[in-house]
Amino acid sequence: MLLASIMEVCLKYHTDYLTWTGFWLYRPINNQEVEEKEFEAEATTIVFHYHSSRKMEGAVRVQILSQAGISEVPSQYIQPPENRLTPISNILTSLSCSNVPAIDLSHEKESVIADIREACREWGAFHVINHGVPTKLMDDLRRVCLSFFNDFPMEDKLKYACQPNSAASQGYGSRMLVSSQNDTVLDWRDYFDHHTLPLSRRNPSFWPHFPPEYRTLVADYSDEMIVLARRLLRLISESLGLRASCIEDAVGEFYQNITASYYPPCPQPELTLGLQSHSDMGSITLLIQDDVGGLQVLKDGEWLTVQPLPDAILVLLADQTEIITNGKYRSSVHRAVTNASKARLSVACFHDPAKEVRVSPASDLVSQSSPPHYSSIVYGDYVSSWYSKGPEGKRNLDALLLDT
Ligand SMILES: O=C(O)CCC(=O)C(=O)O
Repeated sequence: MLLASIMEVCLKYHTDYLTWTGFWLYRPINNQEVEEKEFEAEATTIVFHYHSSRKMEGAVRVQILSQAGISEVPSQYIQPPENRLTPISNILTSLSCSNVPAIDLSHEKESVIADIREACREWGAFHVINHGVPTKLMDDLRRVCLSFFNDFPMEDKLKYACQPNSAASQGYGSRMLVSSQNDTVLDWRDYFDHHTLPLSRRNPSFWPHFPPEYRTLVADYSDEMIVLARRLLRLISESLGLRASCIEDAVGEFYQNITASYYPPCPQPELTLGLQSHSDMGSITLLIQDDVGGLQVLKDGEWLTVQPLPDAILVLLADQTEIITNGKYRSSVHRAVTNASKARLSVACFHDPAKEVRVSPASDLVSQSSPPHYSSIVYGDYVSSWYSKGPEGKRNLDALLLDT
């Protein structure tokens, strides 16, 4: 409890230079009996980690706040009322029996294509089962990622901290958006981002060396995911009557990132979000989660929880696919909510174009009677705008909409 109060003071004054004097002044006010040595050791560690994580990336690791046992979240994590979970929306979500469709990829191809067409039109998101990715690999990856967050000392994890003030830097972080605006509400999430493809970007020495199998598993998973992503993009192209390679050709060489997200228990889930509402920037995201649940997709104006499905992989259409398909398929707007009792883990695998690729609606989908709905954009410019303005739903993609 005393540590929680100290953390609250740290956060309130938002200082990088909380001195021992501050502690000693604070202690008598709190008037609690704590074994002195124990107090000193614990407080030193927790405040040291708090400040090192802030210095390294400009944001404190959420896990440190969660472990300190604070009873109220710091103001930077409080969402504006319109973004919060209302008790009524919670009840509706849990009563709702709609779930994203699950498509069995082992079925006959024509029926798979028909299911994909329906799911892309209606949801922009669907589960795939019998997808060919070994269940053991998925389980092992979830296990080592969770173990990185849960089982190792903070000072070891901080050796892999993201570069401060650099967008999409690889490593252990908490704050995706590096915009200077102080009004950005922070996500209740820590993450580890890995640059995995093309192979020229893959340098496992930037990834955790603990637990020991971590690096090999991330590399193996990356190799499996690219195969599945290509297969799905071919099926998605065919579901629109396009040649199978149409979306792949428009994307070019795939830039793949794998992000493990860790959402520690949150004392006030009703005020926070694990990850704010957004659609992914690239072409297709493949996501696995644990059995805790907390991912929601926006469908027809309502947030619906994606019930975890063992062994399934969730497919999320991303913004460039919406542009390439000229809006026939829309990218999925999604977010992660928090809970008070159990940490949650997800692993998202993003497939993006290279920064210099110009993306525009596929020529086969554009005609005089079906004009382009989006202006073309160089992907790097799209990414810069996403990071500087923030995702806020689909604001960046909407900026490309043409008046047709
Ligand atoms: O944790 C989740 O389920 C969502 C992760 C996600 O949307 C992301 O990493 O972009």
